[in-house]
Amino acid sequence: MCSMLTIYSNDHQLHRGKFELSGSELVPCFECPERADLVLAAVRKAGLGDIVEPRDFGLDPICRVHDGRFVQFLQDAWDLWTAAGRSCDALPYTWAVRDMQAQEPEHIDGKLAYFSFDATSPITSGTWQATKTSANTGLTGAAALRNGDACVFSLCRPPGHHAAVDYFGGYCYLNNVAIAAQYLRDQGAGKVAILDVDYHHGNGTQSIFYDRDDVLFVSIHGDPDQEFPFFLGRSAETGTGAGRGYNANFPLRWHSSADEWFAALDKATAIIADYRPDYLLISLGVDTFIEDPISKFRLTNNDYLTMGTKIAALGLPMQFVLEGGYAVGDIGVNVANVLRAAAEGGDSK
Ligand code: OKP
Ligand code: ZN
Repeated sequence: MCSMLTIYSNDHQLHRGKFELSGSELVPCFECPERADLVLAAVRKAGLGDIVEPRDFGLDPICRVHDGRFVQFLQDAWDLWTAAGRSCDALPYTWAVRDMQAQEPEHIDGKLAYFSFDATSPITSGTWQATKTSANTGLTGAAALRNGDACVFSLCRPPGHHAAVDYFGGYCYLNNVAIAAQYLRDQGAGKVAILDVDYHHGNGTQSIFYDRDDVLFVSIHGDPDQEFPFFLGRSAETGTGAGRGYNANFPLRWHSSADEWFAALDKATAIIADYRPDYLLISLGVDTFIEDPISKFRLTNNDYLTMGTKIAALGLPMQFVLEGGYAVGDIGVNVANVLRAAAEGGDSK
Protein backbone atom coordinates (compact mmCIF):
# COMPACT_ATOMS: atom_id res chain seq x y z
CA MET A 1 0.00 0.00 0.00
CA CYS A 2 1.33 3.47 -0.83
CA SER A 3 -0.27 6.83 -0.36
CA MET A 4 -0.91 8.64 -3.62
CA LEU A 5 0.07 12.28 -3.99
CA THR A 6 -2.24 14.22 -6.37
CA ILE A 7 -1.20 17.42 -8.15
CA TYR A 8 -4.04 19.71 -9.25
CA SER A 9 -4.67 23.36 -10.12
CA ASN A 10 -7.89 25.26 -10.85
CA ASP A 11 -6.09 26.89 -13.81
CA HIS A 12 -7.50 24.18 -16.08
CA GLN A 13 -10.85 26.01 -15.92
CA LEU A 14 -9.31 28.82 -18.00
CA HIS A 15 -9.38 26.46 -21.00
CA ARG A 16 -12.98 26.28 -22.08
CA GLY A 17 -13.59 25.52 -25.74
CA LYS A 18 -17.08 26.13 -27.06
CA PHE A 19 -17.64 23.81 -30.00
CA GLU A 20 -15.96 21.06 -31.98
CA LEU A 21 -16.72 19.42 -35.29
CA SER A 22 -18.38 16.04 -34.95
CA GLY A 23 -19.58 14.44 -38.17
CA SER A 24 -19.89 17.92 -39.81
CA GLU A 25 -21.96 19.27 -36.90
CA LEU A 26 -20.74 21.73 -34.30
CA VAL A 27 -21.28 20.17 -30.86
CA PRO A 28 -20.20 21.30 -27.36
CA CYS A 29 -16.57 20.31 -26.70
CA PHE A 30 -16.25 16.83 -25.20
CA GLU A 31 -13.05 17.94 -23.48
CA CYS A 32 -14.75 20.19 -20.88
CA PRO A 33 -13.71 21.63 -17.47
CA GLU A 34 -16.24 19.45 -15.61
CA ARG A 35 -14.01 16.46 -16.41
CA ALA A 36 -11.19 17.59 -14.15
CA ASP A 37 -13.55 18.92 -11.47
CA LEU A 38 -15.23 15.51 -11.25
CA VAL A 39 -11.92 13.63 -11.16
CA LEU A 40 -10.75 15.89 -8.32
CA ALA A 41 -13.96 15.27 -6.37
CA ALA A 42 -13.57 11.50 -6.77
CA VAL A 43 -9.91 11.56 -5.71
CA ARG A 44 -10.87 13.57 -2.61
CA LYS A 45 -13.68 11.19 -1.77
CA ALA A 46 -11.39 8.16 -2.17
CA GLY A 47 -8.94 9.70 0.34
CA LEU A 48 -5.88 8.62 -1.65
CA GLY A 49 -3.45 11.09 -0.06
CA ASP A 50 -2.42 14.74 -0.17
CA ILE A 51 -3.59 17.05 -2.96
CA VAL A 52 -1.11 19.86 -3.77
CA GLU A 53 -0.74 22.70 -6.26
CA PRO A 54 1.84 22.45 -9.05
CA ARG A 55 5.10 24.43 -8.87
CA ASP A 56 6.18 26.66 -11.75
CA PHE A 57 9.13 25.16 -13.63
CA GLY A 58 9.38 27.92 -16.24
CA LEU A 59 9.71 27.25 -19.96
CA ASP A 60 13.03 25.35 -19.95
CA PRO A 61 11.68 21.82 -19.27
CA ILE A 62 8.89 22.44 -21.81
CA CYS A 63 11.44 23.46 -24.45
CA ARG A 64 13.44 20.28 -23.79
CA VAL A 65 10.57 18.52 -25.61
CA HIS A 66 8.85 21.15 -27.75
CA ASP A 67 10.16 23.44 -30.48
CA GLY A 68 10.74 27.03 -29.28
CA ARG A 69 8.79 28.61 -32.15
CA PHE A 70 5.84 26.33 -31.43
CA VAL A 71 5.87 27.29 -27.73
CA GLN A 72 6.02 30.95 -28.76
CA PHE A 73 3.07 30.39 -31.10
CA LEU A 74 0.98 28.87 -28.29
CA GLN A 75 1.68 31.92 -26.13
CA ASP A 76 0.83 34.41 -28.91
CA ALA A 77 -2.01 32.66 -30.74
CA TRP A 78 -4.97 34.17 -28.87
CA ASP A 79 -3.62 37.75 -29.21
CA LEU A 80 -2.93 37.27 -32.93
CA TRP A 81 -6.43 35.85 -33.33
CA THR A 82 -8.16 38.79 -31.62
CA ALA A 83 -5.90 41.26 -33.47
CA ALA A 84 -7.30 39.74 -36.69
CA GLY A 85 -10.77 40.77 -35.46
CA ARG A 86 -11.92 37.33 -34.33
CA SER A 87 -13.67 36.68 -31.03
CA CYS A 88 -14.87 33.05 -30.95
CA ASP A 89 -12.42 30.13 -30.41
CA ALA A 90 -9.35 29.98 -32.68
CA LEU A 91 -9.39 26.92 -34.97
CA PRO A 92 -7.37 25.95 -38.06
CA TYR A 93 -9.18 25.01 -41.25
CA THR A 94 -6.46 23.93 -43.72
CA TRP A 95 -3.21 21.92 -43.62
CA ALA A 96 -0.04 21.44 -45.64
CA VAL A 97 -0.16 17.90 -47.01
CA ARG A 98 2.26 15.84 -49.10
CA ASP A 99 3.97 18.04 -51.72
CA MET A 100 2.91 21.38 -50.18
CA GLN A 101 5.51 23.46 -48.34
CA ALA A 102 5.39 23.20 -44.57
CA GLN A 103 6.67 26.62 -43.50
CA GLU A 104 5.33 29.07 -40.96
CA PRO A 105 3.15 31.74 -42.62
CA GLU A 106 2.59 35.28 -41.34
CA HIS A 107 -1.19 35.22 -40.90
CA ILE A 108 -2.73 33.61 -37.82
CA ASP A 109 -4.89 31.32 -40.00
CA GLY A 110 -1.71 30.00 -41.60
CA LYS A 111 0.12 29.68 -38.29
CA LEU A 112 -2.79 27.74 -36.75
CA ALA A 113 -2.60 25.35 -39.69
CA TYR A 114 1.19 25.05 -39.61
CA PHE A 115 1.33 24.17 -35.90
CA SER A 116 -1.62 21.72 -35.75
CA PHE A 117 -2.96 18.46 -37.16
CA ASP A 118 -6.70 18.71 -36.55
CA ALA A 119 -9.63 21.12 -36.16
CA THR A 120 -11.06 19.82 -32.88
CA SER A 121 -8.64 21.62 -30.53
CA PRO A 122 -9.74 25.22 -29.93
CA ILE A 123 -7.41 27.91 -28.64
CA THR A 124 -9.24 30.28 -26.26
CA SER A 125 -8.21 33.27 -24.17
CA GLY A 126 -7.09 31.07 -21.27
CA THR A 127 -5.68 28.11 -23.20
CA TRP A 128 -2.01 29.02 -22.78
CA GLN A 129 -2.26 29.57 -19.00
CA ALA A 130 -4.17 26.30 -18.53
CA THR A 131 -1.75 24.44 -20.81
CA LYS A 132 1.35 25.77 -19.04
CA THR A 133 -0.11 24.82 -15.65
CA SER A 134 -1.02 21.37 -17.01
CA ALA A 135 2.64 20.84 -17.98
CA ASN A 136 3.71 22.06 -14.51
CA THR A 137 1.24 19.58 -12.99
CA GLY A 138 3.08 16.79 -14.80
CA LEU A 139 6.49 18.20 -13.85
CA THR A 140 5.57 18.53 -10.16
CA GLY A 141 4.54 14.88 -10.17
CA ALA A 142 7.81 13.86 -11.81
CA ALA A 143 9.77 15.86 -9.22
CA ALA A 144 7.89 14.02 -6.45
CA LEU A 145 8.86 10.67 -8.00
CA ARG A 146 12.46 11.83 -8.16
CA ASN A 147 12.22 12.73 -4.46
CA GLY A 148 11.18 9.18 -3.62
CA ASP A 149 7.38 9.12 -3.84
CA ALA A 150 6.22 5.68 -5.04
CA CYS A 151 2.94 6.72 -6.64
CA VAL A 152 1.71 10.11 -7.82
CA PHE A 153 -1.20 11.39 -9.88
CA SER A 154 -0.88 14.47 -12.09
CA LEU A 155 -4.46 15.64 -12.68
CA CYS A 156 -3.62 17.34 -15.97
CA ARG A 157 -6.05 19.28 -18.13
CA PRO A 158 -5.82 19.92 -21.02
CA PRO A 159 -4.46 16.46 -21.87
CA GLY A 160 -1.17 16.02 -23.73
CA HIS A 161 -0.46 12.75 -25.52
CA HIS A 162 -1.46 13.90 -29.05
CA ALA A 163 0.86 16.95 -28.96
CA ALA A 164 4.20 16.44 -30.74
CA VAL A 165 7.42 18.49 -30.88
CA ASP A 166 5.84 21.28 -32.95
CA TYR A 167 2.15 20.61 -33.44
CA PHE A 168 -1.03 20.49 -31.33
CA GLY A 169 -4.26 18.55 -31.88
CA GLY A 170 -6.60 15.97 -30.35
CA TYR A 171 -7.48 18.38 -27.49
CA CYS A 172 -3.73 18.49 -26.61
CA TYR A 173 -1.31 21.47 -26.76
CA LEU A 174 1.81 20.50 -24.75
CA ASN A 175 2.72 16.85 -24.14
CA ASN A 176 2.56 16.64 -20.34
CA VAL A 177 3.75 13.03 -20.02
CA ALA A 178 6.66 13.56 -22.44
CA ILE A 179 7.77 16.69 -20.60
CA ALA A 180 7.67 14.76 -17.30
CA ALA A 181 9.65 11.84 -18.79
CA GLN A 182 12.29 14.16 -20.24
CA TYR A 183 12.54 15.95 -16.89
CA LEU A 184 13.22 12.65 -15.12
CA ARG A 185 15.98 11.86 -17.63
CA ASP A 186 17.48 15.32 -17.19
CA GLN A 187 17.44 14.84 -13.42
CA GLY A 188 19.52 11.68 -13.77
CA ALA A 189 17.06 8.82 -14.30
CA GLY A 190 18.49 6.15 -16.58
CA LYS A 191 15.40 4.76 -18.30
CA VAL A 192 11.74 5.76 -18.32
CA ALA A 193 8.80 3.73 -19.64
CA ILE A 194 5.51 5.30 -20.75
CA LEU A 195 2.40 3.10 -20.83
CA ASP A 196 -0.47 4.78 -22.70
CA VAL A 197 -3.85 3.22 -21.86
CA ASP A 198 -6.00 6.04 -23.33
CA TYR A 199 -8.43 4.82 -26.01
CA HIS A 200 -6.62 6.93 -28.63
CA HIS A 201 -3.07 6.33 -29.80
CA GLY A 202 -0.58 8.70 -28.17
CA ASN A 203 0.87 9.81 -31.49
CA GLY A 204 2.62 12.83 -29.99
CA THR A 205 4.43 10.83 -27.32
CA GLN A 206 5.44 8.15 -29.84
CA SER A 207 6.72 10.79 -32.25
CA ILE A 208 8.77 12.60 -29.59
CA PHE A 209 10.64 9.47 -28.44
CA TYR A 210 10.58 7.41 -31.66
CA ASP A 211 14.35 7.47 -32.27
CA ARG A 212 15.39 7.01 -28.62
CA ASP A 213 16.13 3.98 -26.46
CA ASP A 214 16.06 5.84 -23.11
CA VAL A 215 12.27 6.28 -23.14
CA LEU A 216 10.14 3.24 -24.00
CA PHE A 217 6.64 3.93 -25.35
CA VAL A 218 3.92 1.26 -25.21
CA SER A 219 0.30 1.97 -26.19
CA ILE A 220 -3.04 0.13 -26.36
CA HIS A 221 -5.62 1.94 -28.49
CA GLY A 222 -8.31 1.93 -31.18
CA ASP A 223 -6.99 0.65 -34.51
CA PRO A 224 -5.88 3.70 -36.55
CA ASP A 225 -7.52 2.12 -39.60
CA GLN A 226 -10.80 2.95 -37.84
CA GLU A 227 -9.98 5.57 -35.26
CA PHE A 228 -8.44 8.99 -34.60
CA PRO A 229 -5.58 9.92 -35.00
CA PHE A 230 -5.67 7.61 -38.07
CA PHE A 231 -2.11 8.27 -39.26
CA LEU A 232 -0.02 6.74 -36.49
CA GLY A 233 -0.39 3.81 -34.07
CA ARG A 234 0.08 0.68 -36.16
CA SER A 235 1.82 -2.39 -34.75
CA ALA A 236 4.55 -2.18 -37.41
CA GLU A 237 5.78 1.09 -35.82
CA THR A 238 8.55 -0.21 -33.56
CA GLY A 239 11.00 2.71 -33.46
CA THR A 240 13.84 3.95 -35.63
CA GLY A 241 17.63 4.28 -35.31
CA ALA A 242 18.68 3.92 -31.67
CA GLY A 243 14.97 3.73 -30.86
CA ARG A 244 14.42 0.55 -32.86
CA GLY A 245 12.60 -1.92 -30.61
CA TYR A 246 11.60 0.74 -28.06
CA ASN A 247 8.12 1.52 -29.37
CA ALA A 248 5.25 -0.96 -29.12
CA ASN A 249 1.68 -0.48 -30.36
CA PHE A 250 -1.31 -2.69 -29.60
CA PRO A 251 -4.15 -1.50 -31.84
CA LEU A 252 -7.53 -3.14 -31.16
CA ARG A 253 -10.61 -3.09 -33.37
CA TRP A 254 -13.81 -1.25 -32.45
CA HIS A 255 -15.98 -3.09 -29.92
CA SER A 256 -13.07 -5.14 -28.57
CA SER A 257 -13.99 -6.80 -25.25
CA ALA A 258 -12.40 -6.17 -21.86
CA ASP A 259 -10.75 -9.62 -22.15
CA GLU A 260 -9.08 -8.59 -25.40
CA TRP A 261 -7.99 -5.31 -23.83
CA PHE A 262 -6.44 -7.05 -20.81
CA ALA A 263 -4.69 -9.58 -23.06
CA ALA A 264 -3.00 -6.60 -24.73
CA LEU A 265 -2.20 -5.09 -21.31
CA ASP A 266 -0.44 -8.32 -20.28
CA LYS A 267 1.76 -8.12 -23.39
CA ALA A 268 2.42 -4.44 -22.75
CA THR A 269 3.44 -4.95 -19.12
CA ALA A 270 5.72 -7.85 -20.11
CA ILE A 271 7.59 -5.51 -22.48
CA ILE A 272 7.90 -2.90 -19.72
CA ALA A 273 9.15 -5.48 -17.20
CA ASP A 274 11.82 -6.63 -19.69
CA TYR A 275 12.95 -3.03 -20.19
CA ARG A 276 13.55 -2.56 -16.43
CA PRO A 277 12.91 1.20 -16.33
CA ASP A 278 13.61 3.39 -13.31
CA TYR A 279 10.17 4.97 -13.56
CA LEU A 280 6.81 4.12 -15.10
CA LEU A 281 4.63 6.96 -16.40
CA ILE A 282 1.06 6.11 -17.33
CA SER A 283 -0.95 8.17 -19.81
CA LEU A 284 -4.25 7.51 -18.06
CA GLY A 285 -7.28 7.98 -20.27
CA VAL A 286 -10.53 6.32 -19.23
CA ASP A 287 -12.21 6.73 -22.63
CA THR A 288 -11.95 2.92 -22.93
CA PHE A 289 -15.17 2.94 -20.85
CA ILE A 290 -18.17 1.22 -22.44
CA GLU A 291 -20.29 4.39 -22.21
CA ASP A 292 -17.70 6.82 -23.55
CA PRO A 293 -19.46 9.05 -26.11
CA ILE A 294 -16.60 9.17 -28.65
CA SER A 295 -14.95 5.74 -28.18
CA LYS A 296 -15.71 2.10 -28.92
CA PHE A 297 -14.16 -0.17 -26.27
CA ARG A 298 -16.10 -1.90 -23.53
CA LEU A 299 -14.42 -1.59 -20.14
CA THR A 300 -16.70 -1.34 -17.09
CA ASN A 301 -16.21 0.41 -13.72
CA ASN A 302 -14.62 -2.65 -12.04
CA ASP A 303 -12.21 -3.21 -14.93
CA TYR A 304 -10.42 -0.03 -13.84
CA LEU A 305 -9.61 -1.67 -10.50
CA THR A 306 -8.05 -4.59 -12.38
CA MET A 307 -6.12 -2.11 -14.52
CA GLY A 308 -4.65 -0.40 -11.44
CA THR A 309 -3.72 -3.73 -9.83
CA LYS A 310 -1.96 -4.99 -12.96
CA ILE A 311 -0.01 -1.75 -13.42
CA ALA A 312 1.09 -1.70 -9.77
CA ALA A 313 2.21 -5.34 -10.04
CA LEU A 314 5.17 -4.11 -12.11
CA GLY A 315 6.56 -2.85 -8.79
CA LEU A 316 7.90 0.40 -10.24
CA PRO A 317 7.63 3.99 -9.01
CA MET A 318 4.63 5.19 -11.00
CA GLN A 319 3.20 8.51 -12.12
CA PHE A 320 -0.30 8.61 -13.55
CA VAL A 321 -0.92 11.52 -15.93
CA LEU A 322 -4.54 12.24 -16.86
CA GLU A 323 -5.43 12.13 -20.57
CA GLY A 324 -8.94 11.46 -21.95
CA GLY A 325 -12.30 10.16 -20.75
CA TYR A 326 -15.55 11.84 -21.84
CA ALA A 327 -18.32 9.95 -20.05
CA VAL A 328 -18.41 12.67 -17.39
CA GLY A 329 -20.83 10.77 -15.14
CA ASP A 330 -18.27 8.00 -14.66
CA ILE A 331 -14.90 9.68 -15.24
CA GLY A 332 -14.38 10.24 -11.49
CA VAL A 333 -15.13 6.71 -10.37
CA ASN A 334 -13.12 5.16 -13.22
CA VAL A 335 -9.99 7.23 -12.59
CA ALA A 336 -10.27 6.78 -8.81
CA ASN A 337 -10.66 3.02 -9.27
CA VAL A 338 -7.36 2.81 -11.19
CA LEU A 339 -5.57 4.94 -8.61
CA ARG A 340 -7.06 3.20 -5.57
CA ALA A 341 -6.12 -0.25 -6.84
CA ALA A 342 -2.66 0.95 -7.91
CA ALA A 343 -2.03 2.50 -4.48
CA GLU A 344 -3.11 -0.73 -2.79
CA GLY A 345 -0.71 -2.75 -4.90
CA GLY A 346 2.01 -0.09 -4.79
CA ASP A 347 5.31 -0.21 -2.97
CA SER A 348 5.47 1.76 0.28
CA LYS A 349 9.27 2.06 0.38
C1 OKP B 1 -8.13 13.02 -27.11
B1 OKP B 1 -7.66 11.98 -26.09
C2 OKP B 1 -15.26 13.52 -32.15
C3 OKP B 1 -13.90 13.26 -32.78
C4 OKP B 1 -12.86 13.28 -31.74
C5 OKP B 1 -10.55 13.94 -31.33
C6 OKP B 1 -10.30 12.93 -30.27
C7 OKP B 1 -9.25 13.39 -29.31
C8 OKP B 1 -9.07 12.47 -28.13
N1 OKP B 1 -15.75 14.80 -32.56
N2 OKP B 1 -11.57 13.57 -32.27
O1 OKP B 1 -6.82 10.98 -26.60
O2 OKP B 1 -8.69 11.39 -25.30
ZN1 ZN C 1 -8.43 9.48 -25.80
